Amino acid sequence: MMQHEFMLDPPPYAHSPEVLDTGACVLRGHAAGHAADMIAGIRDIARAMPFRRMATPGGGRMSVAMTACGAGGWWSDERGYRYVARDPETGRPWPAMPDAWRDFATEAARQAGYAGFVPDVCLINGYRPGARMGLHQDRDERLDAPVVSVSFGLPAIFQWGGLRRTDPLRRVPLRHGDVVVWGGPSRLVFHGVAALRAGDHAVTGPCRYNLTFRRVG
Ligand code: MD3
Ligand code: FE
Repeated sequence: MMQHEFMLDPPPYAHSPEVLDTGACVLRGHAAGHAADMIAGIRDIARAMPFRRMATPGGGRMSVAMTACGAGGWWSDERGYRYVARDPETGRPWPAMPDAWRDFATEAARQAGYAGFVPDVCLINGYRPGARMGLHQDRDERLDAPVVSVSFGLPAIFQWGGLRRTDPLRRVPLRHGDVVVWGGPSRLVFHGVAALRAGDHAVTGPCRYNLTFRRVG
């Protein structure tokens, strides 16, 4: 009798989460329908707060360019890295997080089993071919909250490790529109991104964006 319900087009969020590890799951393509809006939002934010390749304490410079919106942004320079409420170079606060972005992250987290997640910061990473992110843990935010990541543009190989730096890495492709939620036992796993392969994406051109929604305060 109710069979017909299953013949309707599923809503875009009906994909079943693909479990990566305890506490971590991928919602494949979940943000694809929001790409045009979110990429326009990234461009607005970048006009107010340009993408920058930050210096690192080791004397190098990151290959990934970063900006942010919300209550703070992640900052790195020769003195170390930390969250800051204002751009240390201009003294300006970060642009506000769009309400629709915050609501999107809240809903993605809820679908992954983390009800009540309200992010206060969204970090925005910009990758050009060759850019990579070395193996690291994210431990400068609240560890009782998950992180929601949204990828747009060129595909990347995400490296998923364990709780020790030397644990073996799994390679997980992340493509345009993929959303990943990490929390609980997976919140402190070591992870990174392999060097981006050259390409030209129909929506973003020769680049990849990754947004990570976090709770810092
Ligand atoms: C797992 N970004 O910004 S998103 C980062 O694609 C970062 O730009 C990558 O790692 C990127 O810190 C990967 C996936 C991600 C983000 C945060 C995590 C995975 C995580 C925090 C804890 C565990
Ligand atoms: Fe990270």
